[in-house]
Amino acid sequence: MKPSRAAGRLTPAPENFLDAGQIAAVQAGRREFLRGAFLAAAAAIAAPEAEAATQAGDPAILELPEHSRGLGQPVVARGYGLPSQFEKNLQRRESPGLTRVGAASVSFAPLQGLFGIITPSGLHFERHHQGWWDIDPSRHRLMVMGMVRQAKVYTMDDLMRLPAVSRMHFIECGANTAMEWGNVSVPTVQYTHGMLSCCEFTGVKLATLLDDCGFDRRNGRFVLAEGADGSSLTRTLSMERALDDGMVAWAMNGEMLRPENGYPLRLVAPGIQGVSWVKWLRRIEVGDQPWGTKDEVVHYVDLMPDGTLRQYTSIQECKSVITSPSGGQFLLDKGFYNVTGLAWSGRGRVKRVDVSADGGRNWRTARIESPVLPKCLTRFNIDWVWDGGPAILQSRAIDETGYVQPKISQLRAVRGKRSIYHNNAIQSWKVAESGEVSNAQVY
Ligand SMILES: Nc1nc2c(c(=O)[nH]1)N[C@H]1C(S)=C(S)[C@@H](COP(=O)(O)O)O[C@H]1N2
Ligand SMILES: [Mo]
Repeated sequence: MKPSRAAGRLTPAPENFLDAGQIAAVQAGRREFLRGAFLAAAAAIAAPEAEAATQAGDPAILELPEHSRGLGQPVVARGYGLPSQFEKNLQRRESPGLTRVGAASVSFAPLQGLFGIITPSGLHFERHHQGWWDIDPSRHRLMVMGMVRQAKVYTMDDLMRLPAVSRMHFIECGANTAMEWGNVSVPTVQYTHGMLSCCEFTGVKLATLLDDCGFDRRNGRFVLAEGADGSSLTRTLSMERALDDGMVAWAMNGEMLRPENGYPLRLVAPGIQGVSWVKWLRRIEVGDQPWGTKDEVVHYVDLMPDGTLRQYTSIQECKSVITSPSGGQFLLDKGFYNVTGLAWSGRGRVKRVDVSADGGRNWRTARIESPVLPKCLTRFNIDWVWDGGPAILQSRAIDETGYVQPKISQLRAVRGKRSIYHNNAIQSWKVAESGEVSNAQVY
């Protein structure tokens, strides 16, 4: 079989888990089809095209389809463009049974079907504590208060008159990959790593906004951000990080934020866990100590092996995952594959990504695709020839601080097994002789 460009689409439907019998039927059917069509075409046409198609072993190219003969659709003169009807399977999905109500739930991004580093807005993961709202921007306000010279209330119009910046950053929920602390429990990369997205955000820097209100530089050491939804989500940010690259954003991927992602205003806290990216942002307060809100003292704490709770761990450490081939996909035949995935670090740029096909015994360095930006997803690719035998695919990222993504056993030695948040361990995908790829843990 020839190298497959669409390693991400090895099955017709990444979410359809075909059993071994079904896979065999698909493979056999494909061979039968090729043989039949091949003979028919070779008999009917004796042109250079037929000869080339014969050599290439794929006579389907000889049939001139409808779309090469007729008139296509007119322009979509008015309206919002949608993906092809053949891409219907590419969807955010909720993990069944994960939470009791949809308003306090998660929908995961389909990482196995995405290319490059940008998450399309309609596929950005969602996490709400108390449901989402589509807030009228003309009625939305942002108040900046606390240890500032002049407290201010901004309308969206006020904010959009300030100097704007655009930056590409990943957002990862602190609970991403949470289900892997114990044992393997979910089948696909969508559910293991799909609380991860990466977009271009446009807004005003927090530094600009705080300067506009004249904040107290000596005592104003912390910033509180509060959302306008019923959960009153509130998180403390250190002034250092707020001033470094914090942003109050209204746009995502070139258009206004989607309602699910905080329309019309959200905090962008690069490198920091998703919960601090407060959506429907309504208030910023400058203070001299952390607030210790429910969202940082009771929730989003890490249970350590000795029973203590670790608070205020906010940076998303260096991590990576192979998105294709990944759990739930099938390799249809041995031979060449492009192994691809994503790497990121909350501390800066990704420096290197290594890939192993034998469960971590041997590593090769992957190609890192540009752009490589700080606190942004980085795409990697590496050639792989599958010999048809069992294999275990893993990726290991190293960031510009020299930090190396740990194995799950290294992480457990420090953190135990009862954590929820901040699991950045190396992910393993097992390739069986049948070609079936599944989630596995290698210690
Ligand atoms: N106001 C508000 N902000 C919020 C939340 C929320 O429920 N309400 N959820 C937080 C959590 S836990 C995460 S992981 C991110 C998710 O952002 P997204 O839904 O745009 O992916 O938003 C954060 N900001
Ligand atoms: Mo989160």
